[in-house]
Amino acid sequence: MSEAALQRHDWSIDEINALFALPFNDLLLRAQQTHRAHFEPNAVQVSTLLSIKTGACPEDCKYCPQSGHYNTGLGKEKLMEVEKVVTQARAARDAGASRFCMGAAWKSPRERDMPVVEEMVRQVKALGLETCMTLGSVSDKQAGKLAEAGLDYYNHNLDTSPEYYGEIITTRTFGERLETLDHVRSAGMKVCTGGILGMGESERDRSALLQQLASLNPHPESVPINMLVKVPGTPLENVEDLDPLEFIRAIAVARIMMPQSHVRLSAGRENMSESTQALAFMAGANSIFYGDKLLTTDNPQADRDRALFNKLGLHPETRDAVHAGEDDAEAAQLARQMHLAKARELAVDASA
Ligand code: SAM
Ligand code: DTB
Ligand code: SF4
Repeated sequence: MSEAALQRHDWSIDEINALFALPFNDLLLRAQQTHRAHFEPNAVQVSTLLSIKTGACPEDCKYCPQSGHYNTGLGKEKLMEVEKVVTQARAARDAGASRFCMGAAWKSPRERDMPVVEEMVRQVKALGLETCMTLGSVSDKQAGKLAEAGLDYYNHNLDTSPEYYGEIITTRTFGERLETLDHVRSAGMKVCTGGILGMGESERDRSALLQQLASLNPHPESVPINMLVKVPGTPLENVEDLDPLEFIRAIAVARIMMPQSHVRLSAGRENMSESTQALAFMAGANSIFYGDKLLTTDNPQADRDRALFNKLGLHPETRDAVHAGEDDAEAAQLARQMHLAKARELAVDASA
């Protein structure tokens, strides 16, 4: 079957609701079958996150500890120096991550920040890592610059359904988010976009978010599904918990609707039982953030994740293609070998 035939972009809300309404076992079986048809079933892609510019964001996203509109105790930090970012990236690579994601609490990057973030991309890439950035909205020109610097993925989440969106964010529209994704795609980068569950949205909102994500053509290569991390000081700190089984259902439906995408079990794992995480992998999640911190909140300690991989017989996905910097092919090849060795070590460590 051709790539295009595998990707449907016209899911109706009724069809998606019907997937959500399947008996749990039937839904998980279908998701698992879809997963196995497209991916090595026990491989999980491993990314590490770094906040390169923290706090005092002008946007008012109600879930976010970094919004300047709420007092969450975070200070305002300047953009990190390139050298410090590279040191962190090297450590992430040596710990077994294959992708390094850099996030900034910006509405969008300023022109004077662009050469600095471009240099970060070049230097992190030269370590043999895949690169990802999330810097807010980007113009087509900025997306072009990032692509030229070698950025592999750009993350920009739709976050929730178009209908619920206005309850969560008022300073940037849903349409503006789609425009940024369009710029990213047109510049030739891979698209990473997903959302957050557990913000008080309805099941229909979860269906509508997935409908929007799957309507992107081609499907996003990476779909992060975050469980809300409730941070004191944000307007959503006391929102009711989402039943973990509803979260698992959403992962399974995402897997069925976007069969070729990596679905990331993203923020929220720190408060999730091992059993819930195991169900998420069974439902077709095949990517995680690895390392003790997300951007500003805690993620499970690396040794806990190694133990979990061991219990479940999972192993880090190795990249079949590392894009060697044209002038630095040898270094990238060496880095790739080191990464493979580290990934194997991680798997052996985990099974010890
Ligand atoms: N400022 C940029 C933006 O919004 O695109 C990049 C950084 S922003 C923190 C990246 C994503 O993190 C958000 O779109 C949201 O989906 C996720 N996020 C932020 N706070 C979160 C929280 N408390 N729980 C779960 N996900 C969260
Ligand atoms: C995504 O979907 N989740 C990540 C990443 N993309 C940038 C961010 C999660 C942030 C959780 C809250 C924090 O640590 O500040
Ligand atoms: Fe700013 Fe991004 Fe947080 Fe929204 S999610 S407040 S844009 S850092």
